Amino acid sequence: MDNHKFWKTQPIDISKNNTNDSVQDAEMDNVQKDPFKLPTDFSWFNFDITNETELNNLYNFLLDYYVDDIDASKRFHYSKDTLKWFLMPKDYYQDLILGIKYKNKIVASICGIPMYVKVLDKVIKMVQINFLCIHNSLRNKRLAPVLIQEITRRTNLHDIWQAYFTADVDLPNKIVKTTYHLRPLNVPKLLDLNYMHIIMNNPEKIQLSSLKKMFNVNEKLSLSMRPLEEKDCFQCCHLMNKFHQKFKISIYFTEEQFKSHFMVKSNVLNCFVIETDGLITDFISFFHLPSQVRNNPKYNDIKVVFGYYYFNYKNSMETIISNCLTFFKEMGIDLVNVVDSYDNNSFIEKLKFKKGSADLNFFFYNWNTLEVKNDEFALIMV
Ligand code: MYA
Repeated sequence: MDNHKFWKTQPIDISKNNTNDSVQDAEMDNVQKDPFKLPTDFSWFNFDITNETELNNLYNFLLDYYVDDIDASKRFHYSKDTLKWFLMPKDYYQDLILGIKYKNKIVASICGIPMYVKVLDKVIKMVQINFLCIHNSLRNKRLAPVLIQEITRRTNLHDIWQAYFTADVDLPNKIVKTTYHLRPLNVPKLLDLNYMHIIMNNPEKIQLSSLKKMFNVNEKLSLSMRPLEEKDCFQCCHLMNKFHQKFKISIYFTEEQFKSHFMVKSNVLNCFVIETDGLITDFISFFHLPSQVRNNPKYNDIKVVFGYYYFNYKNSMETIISNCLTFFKEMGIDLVNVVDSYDNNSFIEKLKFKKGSADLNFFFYNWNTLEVKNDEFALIMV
């Protein structure tokens, strides 16, 4: 911890005795009332993403400077619809969609999204921290700690004292490490884009026809899945919260939150239910997060969906996901991504998902808990 000048001052300790309680007290009187000071010509601002221009600003800033997928030639491409969906849940806080400008230019962002998290037997209102991003020219100047402290201050003023986040930096006290697993659907395109190399050695030495066969999917659906409808939400919310009880750490949705979170455009999220005799037994969702491909004459994106929340009371995850692969292949998706937490290890190998190179280390801010195993963990980051 000593080499982490900033983090060693922050409440991210996981406790040895598993108290399942705050690290620091929630003391509103101790919260600094004024924003953290910035150097001359730098200023704080909020992105009002209900306004098309400001939504565009955030969208372009992230597209230019946010996380690279594999290398600098591919970058996660959060669409404007996805940003609106994710950053504006019911009762979101506009002052937690936060940026820094240098004169009139956007140079940094960080966002906090209110979510409920169940840790053992407690449900805690937290913020999920995402989109921490600094312009290339201002990297390694200790601006990230200022952004983190400012969003902490603002979150505390909303009487919220806990957060969860992922980082690829190796901070101590992670609660779990998950790894993305990738399932190719469009083998020729992924080969062309050097993407197959992430998941296997020398794919070019294998005949294309064999590779295609290896990653084939069933031609027909074996389950009758239909898109989620508004009338299903109440039932699905309860079934999901009940399903998540078996995990030590999981997401928790209120009925209203569930509806606004999952009833969204199909270019953002695909949600399916399976019904037996009028009762829903299974639910599955995937969000769309393509990668932008730069400087390639043939392709400008890789169409990717990521496994999101689900419950399954009747059909196995293997059968449900296998049906989803058929659906997504038909839809023109190139790649399906899932993490190796939740119940995902029940199908990862069988359905030929291959280990990728990206790890996600999860952390709680200001909550004591022990490290958990991957199959005890059901929180998914967007
Ligand atoms: S994860 C996505 C992160 N973003 C990117 O990868 C985009 C591309 N990269 C960048 O824009 C910059 O490299 C970033 C760092 C902004 C990441 N999580 O300013 P610095 C610590 C946690 O000189 P830079 C996401 O969005 C680092 O350990 N800490 O660094 C979730 C060091 O501290 P220490 C990080 O490279 C974010 C210090 O910052 C991360 O110029 C969750 C160095 O600062 C990181 N990803 O900029 C944030 N990167 O010396 C925490 C660096 O101690 C939220 N650092 O090791 C905590 C909860 C807050 C709310 C609480 C409410 C109650």
